[in-house]
Amino acid sequence: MTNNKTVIQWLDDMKALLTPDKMVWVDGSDEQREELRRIAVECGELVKLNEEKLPGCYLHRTKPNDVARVEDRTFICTSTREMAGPTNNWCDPAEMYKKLYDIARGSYKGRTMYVIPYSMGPIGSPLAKIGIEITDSVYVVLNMLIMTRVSPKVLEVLGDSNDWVRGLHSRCDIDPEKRYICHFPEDNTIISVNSGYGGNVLLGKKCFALRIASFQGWKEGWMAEHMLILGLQNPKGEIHYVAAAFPSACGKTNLAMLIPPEYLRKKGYKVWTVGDDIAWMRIGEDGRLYAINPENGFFGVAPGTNEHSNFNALESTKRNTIFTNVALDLNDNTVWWEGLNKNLPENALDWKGNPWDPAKFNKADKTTCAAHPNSRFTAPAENCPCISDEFNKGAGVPISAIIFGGRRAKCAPLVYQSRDWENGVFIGSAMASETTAAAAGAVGVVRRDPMAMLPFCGYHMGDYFRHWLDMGKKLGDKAPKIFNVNWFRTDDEGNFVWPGFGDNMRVLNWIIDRCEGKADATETAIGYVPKPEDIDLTDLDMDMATLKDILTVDKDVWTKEAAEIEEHYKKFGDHLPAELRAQLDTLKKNLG
Ligand code: GTP
Ligand code: SPV
Ligand code: MN
Repeated sequence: MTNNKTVIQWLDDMKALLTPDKMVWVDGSDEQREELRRIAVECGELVKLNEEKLPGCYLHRTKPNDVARVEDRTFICTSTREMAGPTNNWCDPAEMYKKLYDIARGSYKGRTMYVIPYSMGPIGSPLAKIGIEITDSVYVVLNMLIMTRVSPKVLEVLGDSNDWVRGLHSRCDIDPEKRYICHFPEDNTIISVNSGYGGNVLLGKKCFALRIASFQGWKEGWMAEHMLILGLQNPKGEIHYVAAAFPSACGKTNLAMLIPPEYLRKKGYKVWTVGDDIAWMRIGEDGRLYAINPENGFFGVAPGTNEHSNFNALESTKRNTIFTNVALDLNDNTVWWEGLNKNLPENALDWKGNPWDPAKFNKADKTTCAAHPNSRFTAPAENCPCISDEFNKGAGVPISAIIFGGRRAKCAPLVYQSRDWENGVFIGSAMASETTAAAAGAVGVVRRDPMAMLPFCGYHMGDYFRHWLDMGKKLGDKAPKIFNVNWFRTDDEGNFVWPGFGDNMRVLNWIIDRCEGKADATETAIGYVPKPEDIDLTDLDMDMATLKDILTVDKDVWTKEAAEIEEHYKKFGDHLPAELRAQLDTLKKNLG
């Protein structure tokens, strides 16, 4: 497949370590994919679904102990602990290589070593990067075929270069005690052992496109971010692009594929999806910030996805999709999850493969759910009805606005705008959100998650903030405007106040109007908040008083918030940029 000496050498080393029975190059062809699907069904890794209703679709169940990313077992192995910073687990690279090689040694015995050459970003794009993942899991291969661009052309583009990311995945025994997801940013290497769950094993995604790439971006002057990218088309046919960073399971896929409310659709508003999870951004020749989506598919949260909440995501899953840890409806051999519809299947298997009794289902008790709360679909981007024309072009789209957001029951208003880039970086650095099922551990606990990158930044987050400030200086007056949103404010009964989903378009419109200097705002202690009358409530069952309520900046709540940010900042020591310290002081002063 290749004469690249660095590739050949690594594969030889890996073969000697892992001792597979045979090695297979993955070439991205339809014939090979069919053969791999057949193998996966035969060995029980996949269940073939109803070919009429869900052509080319399959179900996969992971081990019950292996259903989400494991942040406590994820390591950044840089030459010094300081480089990885206070928010990452760190281990000395030599020590970690030894430990991992001891775990992985001989683990491919009796198995096939699949070699996957893939491109993150359109093959050959100047913004794209190349990786090679080896794995002993057919499920991983079939997912990588959806999530990345796999082709022999990748190796042609690579040529003799050593600029590629090595990724070793071994299922081993799926032993949670020996599970490690490790990154060696100085060696462009990733090693993942003892897991079979998406975010831990699809190494092009979080491991490469965020942890390794954020480190590369820091060194090379670009940005790798946990952001969706969407294009917002107005009635004149102009498209403005925005990128938005929300923590895991906080609404990126939903916002990226939004369908505007009917009255706006009729006027000619439309949203185009460029990406739903990751953005790579570089300064273009005209000085603006350009973004590509390095992925080729969506690894989306299933529960809550339905034809009303996210029609386009649901459509994307109708063919050539792999479902992980959802329920199997035995009546017609299709899939089901909580929130898909109100027809609880009478004859179904839950995500563990056990018979499921709809009579015992209780929404509040996750252990009675048919689908795991972090069950997912892996769907090709080409299936998405609103995929952007720019998606396959390597040039990237110019970003007008960057949006931060998270789940905050109180505190953050529906939307506000930063005073400037530096203030926007402050807002991103201080972001917090209630935790979700996307990572193992407690759900619903507020934690600081700067730029939604806490689990994904491959170096010291203080240096990461500095990098953001530096990018802003380079962008100057061409920098995107920075905003913060919160769809998740709740009332006293704990219900979401803002309708969310398609209605978020009302907020996006204000954001674009602000970028164009068309909308007014009120300056508050934390930044610019819309005048209530500037958020269009047409056709919405919401009164002005309620809207005003979710736009308010409560001084007491924010004073407490400022104190928590102060605590949060202490972690970064002298890596915390002085500008951000000054921003916090300004916030405290503004709050009086
Ligand atoms: P990752 O793939 O983990 O990075 O997540 P994501 O940010 O893409 O999250 P996603 O869009 O899949 O949303 C996760 C959950 O948030 C789903 O259960 C959605 O139903 C819910 N959600 C998304 N948007 C909204 C919204 O505007 N309002 C409310 N209340 N819930 C939302
Ligand atoms: C996330 O957790 O942010 C995801 C899913 O997008 S995973 O690929 O598992 O990280
Ligand atoms: Mn994500």
